[in-house]
Amino acid sequence: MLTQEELKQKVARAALDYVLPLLAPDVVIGIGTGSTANLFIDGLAAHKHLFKGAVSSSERSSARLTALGIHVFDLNQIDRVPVYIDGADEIDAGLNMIKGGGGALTREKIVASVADRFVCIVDESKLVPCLGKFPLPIEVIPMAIAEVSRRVARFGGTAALRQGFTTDNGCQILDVSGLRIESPAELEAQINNIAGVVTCGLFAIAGADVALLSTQQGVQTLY
Ligand code: ABF
Repeated sequence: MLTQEELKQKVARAALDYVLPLLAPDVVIGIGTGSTANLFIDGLAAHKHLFKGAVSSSERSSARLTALGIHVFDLNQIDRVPVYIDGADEIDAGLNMIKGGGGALTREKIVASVADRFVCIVDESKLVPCLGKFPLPIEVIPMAIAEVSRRVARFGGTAALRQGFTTDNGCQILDVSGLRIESPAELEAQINNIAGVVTCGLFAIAGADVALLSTQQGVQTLY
């Protein structure tokens, strides 16, 4: 029986095998945030001479990349990346995701938006029939915390302010529990439209293009 850590190691390895053929001297790749993404970063370091650098979805991923000698570009220095590799907190069969457990959801969604292909790397515990058991993170402008909390209550959600946390963008996170998300893209659009919301942790309007799913039977590729 593989542990979750071993499952994460295997999917990080699979992501490396997926990315290697895409690497070239002029290529910049998009890198996500979280413990699985960290394993991917660590593996990528051995191949840093094969590509130009990375754009990153968080200060902590940037620090990890820089420490390993991988050049980190400001997103404004590049137009597109061929691939974005990132984890998720939940993913469903339609490759819709809940992300943001690590609080990096805004920059994750920004970097994913300039990628030709979003490859989500997850262990089997993240695959769910319906999104919503994991509290949905929402990045909020501080002055709007109370009003956004009231508005998400109308969808049946209970918002909790993430204590002692400020995002890389200087905002706060509401973690919303109690949602049963039958139509993720619709709910994402509704939450996006609440004044004061910076980013909703639903990645459904634009989900993953590919998911590498690490299971006890090996790593499966979902499209
Ligand atoms: C990141 O991956 C975040 O959105 C999310 O919190 C994190 C969870 O993945 P892991 O289990 O790999 O830390 O993209």
